[in-house]
Amino acid sequence: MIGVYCNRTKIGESWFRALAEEFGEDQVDLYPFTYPDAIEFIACWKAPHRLLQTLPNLKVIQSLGAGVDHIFDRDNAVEQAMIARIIDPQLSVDMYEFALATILADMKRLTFYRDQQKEKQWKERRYSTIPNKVVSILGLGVIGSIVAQKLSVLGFQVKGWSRSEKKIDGVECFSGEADLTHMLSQTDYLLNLLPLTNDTRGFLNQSLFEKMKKGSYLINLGRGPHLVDEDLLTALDQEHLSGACLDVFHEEPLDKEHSFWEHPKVFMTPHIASITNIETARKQVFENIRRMREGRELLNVVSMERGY
Ligand code: NDP
Ligand code: OXD
Repeated sequence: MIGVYCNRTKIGESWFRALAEEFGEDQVDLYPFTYPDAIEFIACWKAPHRLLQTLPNLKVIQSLGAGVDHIFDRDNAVEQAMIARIIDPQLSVDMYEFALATILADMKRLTFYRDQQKEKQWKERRYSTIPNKVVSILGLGVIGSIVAQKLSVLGFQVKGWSRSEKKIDGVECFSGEADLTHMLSQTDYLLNLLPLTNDTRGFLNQSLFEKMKKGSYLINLGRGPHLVDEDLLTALDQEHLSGACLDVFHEEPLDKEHSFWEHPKVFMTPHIASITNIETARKQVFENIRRMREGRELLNVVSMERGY
């Protein structure tokens, strides 16, 4: 039996329909589960704390997104179950488009003019051009490496940092603490695309901001808990950073009282930078169900040791 849980009901229902069409309705159980004991494979996104631990015969946990922190963070990793995630070129391309839109909006001062229009003001601001700008990417994985490559093709000066060393055409790649400091000191736009793990939680903090060039801009597309919110507010208020685009937050939706809502240098979006496209991602989920049933190796397996 295949279980489906998604915190966004409509998306859960779409996955249910896609799976029922492929495997038969009697093979798929949409949360709240009717047959928890029969579920061997669960396709899930942000399942409630410890829910998966109540499924005694679970063999595979398939994340419906690229990230798997929603499984580890909610104690939903199950000892005997493998974890797989979505790897889909569409997810990387969508992320690239979002990153580009964000960078250009800042370079061309679009949010400034939007605000100015509301006030019926007519003031000009200097804008920048692509070849003069250095974009650095934290995390050169499936998504980060494509974003890096595509930005480089457009003419940006692109740098990237990851745990292991990488070689990507047109991108200056770094790894290690000293390299990170060097990279940050030259960066205009810092784009976070790290996975959330014990090593990366709180990574975007005061010490990192101090290493960034004065006037540089942060774009957090990874996860909310990568960022120490208070440290960002300080860096913005002291005018060390010129602005930030935040797509992900500690709490989603963000608490109405949070200072980010009203901050003039913070631009926020509701975790929509790149959303799994069921049409392009469904095949790998179907394939993993077949592989599990036939006892074959799964696609896009997550390392339990590294946590991503
Ligand atoms: P990958 O696992 O493919 O890549 C992760 C990258 O981060 C790798 O390059 C890895 O290094 C690097 N990394 C991990 N830990 C460390 C560390 N401690 N120090 C330095 N580098 C590290 O992930 P994806 O590219 O598929 O996705 C990245 C993240 O993007 C997801 O986990 C998710 O949080 C976020 N995301 C956000 C979305 C949104 O809409 N906002 C949508 C989709 C994803 P190495 O290569 O050496 O292993
Ligand atoms: C993902 C996301 O990890 O949407 O896929 O955040």
